[in-house]
Formats: sequence, structure tokens, C-alpha cells
Amino acid sequence: MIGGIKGLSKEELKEKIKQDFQRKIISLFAIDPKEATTYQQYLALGEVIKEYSFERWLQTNKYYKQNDVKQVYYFSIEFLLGKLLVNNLINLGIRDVCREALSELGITLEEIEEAEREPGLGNGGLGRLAACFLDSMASMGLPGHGNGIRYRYGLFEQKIQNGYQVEVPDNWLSEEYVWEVKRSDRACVVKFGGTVRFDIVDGKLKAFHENYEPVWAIPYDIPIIGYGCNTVNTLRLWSAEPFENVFDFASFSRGDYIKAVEYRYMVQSITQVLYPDDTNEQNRILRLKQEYFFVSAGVQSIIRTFKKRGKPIYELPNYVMIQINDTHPALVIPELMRILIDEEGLPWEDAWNITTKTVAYTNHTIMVEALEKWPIDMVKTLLPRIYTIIEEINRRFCSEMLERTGGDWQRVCNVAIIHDGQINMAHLAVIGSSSVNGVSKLHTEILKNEVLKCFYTIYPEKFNSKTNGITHRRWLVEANPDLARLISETLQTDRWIKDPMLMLRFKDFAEDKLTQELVANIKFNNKVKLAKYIKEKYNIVVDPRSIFDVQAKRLHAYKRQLLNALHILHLYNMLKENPSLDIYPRTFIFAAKAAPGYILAKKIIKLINSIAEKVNKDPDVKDKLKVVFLENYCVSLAEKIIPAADVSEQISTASKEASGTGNMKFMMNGAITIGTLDGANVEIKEAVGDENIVIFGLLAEEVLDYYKNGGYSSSQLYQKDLRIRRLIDQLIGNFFDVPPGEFMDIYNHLITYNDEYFVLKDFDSYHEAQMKIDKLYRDTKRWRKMMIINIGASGIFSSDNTIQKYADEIWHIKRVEIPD
Ligand code: 4GP
Repeated sequence: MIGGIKGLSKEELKEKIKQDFQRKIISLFAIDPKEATTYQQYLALGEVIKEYSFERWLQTNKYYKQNDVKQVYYFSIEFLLGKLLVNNLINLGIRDVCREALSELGITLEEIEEAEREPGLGNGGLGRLAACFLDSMASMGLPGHGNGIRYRYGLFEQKIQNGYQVEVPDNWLSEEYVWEVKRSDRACVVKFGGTVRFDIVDGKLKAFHENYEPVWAIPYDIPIIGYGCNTVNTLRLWSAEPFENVFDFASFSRGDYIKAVEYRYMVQSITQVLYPDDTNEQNRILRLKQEYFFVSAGVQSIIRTFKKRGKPIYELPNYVMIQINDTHPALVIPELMRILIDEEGLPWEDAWNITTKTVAYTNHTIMVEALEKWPIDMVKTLLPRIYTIIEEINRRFCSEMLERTGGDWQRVCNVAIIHDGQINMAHLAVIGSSSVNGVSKLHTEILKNEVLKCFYTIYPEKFNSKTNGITHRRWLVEANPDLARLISETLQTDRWIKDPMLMLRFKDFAEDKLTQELVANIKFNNKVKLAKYIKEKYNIVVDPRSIFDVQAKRLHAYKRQLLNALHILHLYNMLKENPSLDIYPRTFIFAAKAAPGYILAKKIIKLINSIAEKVNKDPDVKDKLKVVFLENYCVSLAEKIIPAADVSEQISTASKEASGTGNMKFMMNGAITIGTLDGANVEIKEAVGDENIVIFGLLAEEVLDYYKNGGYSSSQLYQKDLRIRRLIDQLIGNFFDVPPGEFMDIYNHLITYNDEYFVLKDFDSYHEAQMKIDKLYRDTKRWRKMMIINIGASGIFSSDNTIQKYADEIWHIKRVEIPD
């Protein structure tokens, strides 16, 4: 192993990097370092940098153990990490010296960084939030780790062919993954299927789980390196592997060969693929297997570590906290109960007391499709012991409720865990944890007053709000280094990288002419870079002097990419009617993946591309409008797009976007938000002031009222509003060069099924807002001032602040300083 880098001078470190890097190339590939490909250089440099973190990693774990530090485990079915090389170099504080070392070898660091493949182990917001939280915890010296799944195939790679989305498997592990360390010595056994037998042992009822299929859970650990400190926490991702001796050789010869192969296939399939859908529940047994698999392995490994401390099991909540990222890991609750009762021999009441104190739950969405429910039979067959525990939790809870409500069965059914043949995972999560939080103020209010209202009446003390955040180290220091440098120069310190609230002082320079010019230059240069990328990749010329108006996020009807698309079509119609119409030139940029089975979303992608084709080819609008759809939206593409954005589209139907985190990334990079009062947009508006954001559309309560009372008819609007009628007619007429009926699903969604997400209802107000953007942008001074205020105020939305609140109010953990 390569030694540490502690205490070396800059020169010594540079020499060491050069030597270690070259030796690594030889030891990995047995080739002359000069002959290595860029990818080989990346692998070698990655290995070297990973090993530099080992000293701190060991030290951190040792410190936690020796000092009995309380630790938090963030359980998430997704971790969307992005590339790690740049991040790790920055956090270790050695990026510049590494660049110099390599350049002395004739190698450009940025080229190596570009060669990294990012693991797409997440769909969108929820998974990326988990990754931001890991960075914040490590950088703040908080003892917090991740627990998840090492999917063999991450989220599909998106290609656009003839305007349609085509999905290609993401074979991210075809080459080794540099940043992980396989820990076979820490493997756990997870048990599926079988039967449960109850027996009296020493006068106590005891459960025996028999005839199950065992699966090995093998952990792969990734070091999570903190910025500017010695903390290196752990992200543990589990991979499923078969037991070699389950179907022994004798059964092979008895003709059970097929059975053995089936078993092997069953096991490997568990961690084979990430479900490419972040809102529609995949009512599939495999998904349930995945959930139990990583939960069981994670809880077992936590208990094993805890027991090594030699403390009584009753003390668990004083040393361990498990945060469950949405309901996917909610089986933590019965799994911890199982271990405490069956393996530790605790009585039910004690086990329950420990479990509810140890677990906390975050809700990320109110979309009904995403609130997980599992059929009883499926759980009973796959997880028979877990099922009996859920049943008992439910029985006790319901009888308590029955008493409380004076025998009101209807009210009890509304909150039961098991009802109508299904297990409601959100109910299990709320009942079994000490804290329930929403991810923005508005979202938490909606949880309390609508979605989880019944529970809020029962446990008001559990409910709290933790507005999401993003790590400014990735989304500013790494993605927009010039802007980060300007902030440091302006504030005459780079302490804001550790303490993001200092960023607020940047707002004081909003009127300063020089700062305004510098911010504008940086934005312009970022736009030039993105324009170059677009030209190289798509052969489309976009003008960096035009407004870059960006909507980049998952494609979903409630996020309303359709509203944006229809509005572009409207601008096009206006320009065709009046070619001299004075609109400021705009480049509309989209990036979005649609779940492969989500037909409407895929049609919207096709529509955007059809509009792009029409607009980009038309010489009449050439200087005023451009539309670009960038394929395969992922973390590294986001890092290219966001720093170049002028306008940030956050236009979801109010009440539907729990928080949004893209909205924060864009503001941090100086884009001005056009948005509804939804999710964290509400708090962004509070932070920047009404004059530095452009708000439009229905309010959440209006939307919720409409849902309750009906009241809005999209077909009436179609009849009344000529602009809208024209747009809809263009969709279903022969305006676009597409097969007949191509956009019928969109038409039906908007008109036949009455526009569930109020696209047409908000159209007029959106148009007004866009005209306001047009006007504001022309006022250069004003716009620059807005940019600076947004950048400065974004410090509030650093995930460091969010995590501090989780640490203080839910986890009760403290920062620790890992000594050298
Ligand atoms: C997302 C929410 O849709 C988004 O508003 C929020 O910012 C993000 O979680 C993080 O809290 N939800 C999901 C999901 O990604 O899978 O439900």
C-alpha cells in the first residue's frame, strides 16, 4: 500500500504523487507509464488518491470506536454520487499540487478527470440528496455513514434517436470501480422465504425461521472524504452473492442442477439493477427483495459493530441512529425488532422502545403512486418472520387506536399498517420512528394537514421540517471554480467553503460595479463552454449572448416540462406572425430522463425534440429562438449545464414538488428562478426577496382546493383562449413532421382527462412571467445585481445547514475532530 501524505511539504508531495502514479501504472497494467491510455491513467491516479485517504479513514474509525461516538447511518436505496476524483482531490486539498505533478509528466489532470465514469446509482432528487448529505457529514466532522445497494447496472443511459428516448444499459462496472474496497470479511447472511415455527423455550415464546434461502451480502466500502478535516466516513454498498454450498454436489448429481442454477440467478438478480423510476412504485417482488436485502445487511452490520463496544443492547439509541430516506428502507423497523427479539432475547416492549428511538423517517414525496404498499401475501411468502412482526406491530397499534377513538373502526383503518390486503410502508415508517420530517416548509405542512394528517393528530411531536440542501463544494467549488475564486477574492477568505453562511456576505457586493462585471464575465465564459459542448456533440450553434433558459431534471408530468415546451411553441407562433417582434434571443435547454415505462413522459421528450427541429431549422426565428435537448442527464452533465444557466425553470404544479434541489444548484450559480410557489422555491423567495425571483401560477392551496372540489375545466379554456387552442390543434394536426396521432397521449392528458397538473390553467401567468424575465434581462445592471444576491443567499441552502439541523434536532450527534 502507498503510504500517507501527512506532513509532507508541497514539493515532497508533488514528487510523491509523480512516483506513486507511475508505479501504480506499472503495477496495475505492466506497461510503460508513457503508454498508458487516459482511462488507465485515471484508474492509476484514482487508486493512488484512494490510498492517500486510507490513513485518515483508519484513524476516523479508530476514533469513533475508542471514544464511543454516537454514529448515524443514512439508509437509502439510492446514492447518486457523481464522479469522485475531482471531489476527492478538492476535499483532500491536493488538486493543485496534483495538477502540477501530472503536468510535469506531460499529462493534463482535467483530461483524466473527464475520463471517469460516474456510477448512476440513483434516479434523481432523493439519491442526489443522499450524496450531498454524505459530503456534508464528512466535511463537518459528523460521524455519519451511508448504507445502500451496489447495483450492477445503474440508471439506464439515455440516447435520443429521431427525437425519441432510447435506453441503453449502464454497465458502469465493466471496468473495476476505483473508489471501492471489497470487505468480504464483513459479509452478512440475509434470509429469504422459508417458514416460521413458534415454540416455547424456557417458558418464553420463541420464533424459529426455517427452510429459508440464504444469500450472502458482501459490503463494498467507499471512503467519503471530508473537506479540510481528517474525517473519512464510509458509504457501504451491499452486493448479493450466492452460497456455494446451498445446493451441494450431491443434489447436482440427483438432477438438481437446474435448481442450483436458478438459485444462483435469483441471488444475483437482487442487486443487478436499479429501478429506473423514482415515483411509480414497482410492484415487483424483486424490488421488495432489494429493500429487505440492504436493510437486513445494514442493520446486522450495525448491531455487530455496536456489540463490539461491549455495551448493553438497551443503550443502542444512545450510540446509533438510523435515518431512513423515504419508505424504501422502512423494513429497518421490523428487522431491528427481529434481531432484538429473536437474537438478543429482548421482550417485545423493550425491543419496541429501542427501535422507535433509533429510527427516524424522511418523506420525499406526496405523489400517491410513490407511497409504497406491498401485498400481504408477497411479504408473507418472501419474509415470513418479518411479516409476523409487522402483524404484531399493527395489532398493538390498532388496539391502542381503537381504545383512543372509542371504537371508531373507520379512523383506525385510516391509520392501520395492514389494510385492504396491503402493507402501508409510510404508516409503518411513521409508527416505528421517533421523527418524521418533510423536506421543505411547505411540504411538511402538506404532510401535517393532508397526507399524514391522521398521524399528525396522534403524534404531533414527531413531525418536523428539514429543508433540503446541496453541497456547495460540488455545486460551486467544483462545478464553477471561477465563481468560487471570485467569492473568495471578494470576501478575502475561503472560509465560506467550510462555513457557507459566510456566503451571505457576497450579497453586500450586489451593487458593486466591478463584482457585477466579474460575475457576468464568468457566466459568459461558462456559456461559451457549454455552447462549445453543444456544437461538438449535436452540431447545433447556440449564441452565448442569448438567454440560456434551462430546465434540467427528471421528466414527470407534475414538473411540467410540457408547460415550458408549449410556451416555446407559443413564442414561435408569435414570431411567425410578427417576425420583427422584439423578444430577447433565447436558448431553451432541456435535459431529462423519463422512466422507460412512462409513456406520457416519453411523448413529452419527443414533443420537445419536435419543437426543437421546427424552431432550429426555421430561418425566420433563427436569431431569436433555439431549443436544445441534451441527452443523458446525470450529475456530471448537470455540472456542465448549471454554471451556464441564466434562467432556472422550477415550474412544478404547486404542492407537488416536495422540495427540489436543482432550484438551489441553479441559484448558487447565479441563475434567476422562474417558478411556482412550490417546495423550496417558497424559501428561496424568502431568502432572495420578491424582486430577485420571478413567481407565477396557482398557489398550493388553490391547487389542493381544485383537487377537492373539481372546478377547473381545461376544455373550456381551450374554447376560450385562442392561443391555447392553436397550440393544442398544432399538437394533433399535421404541424409537426411526426406519425399521425403521435401526440394524442398529450392531448388526452391536457383535454380529455382535464389537465391534472394545471398546465393550461397556469399558461397565461407563465407567459407573463417569461415576459418579465425578458424585460429584466435587458436591464443589465439589475440582472447582475439579482445574480449576486442569488449566489450570496444560496449559502442558506448548503446541505451543511440542513445536516446541522438533522444532527441537532433528530440525531443528537456532535461534530468531532479527528486528530492527525
Ligand atoms: C424527490 C422530490 O421529488 C424532490 O422534490 C426532493 O427535492 C427530493 O426528493 C429530495 O428530497 N423525490 C424523489 C423520490 O426523488 O424518489 O420520491
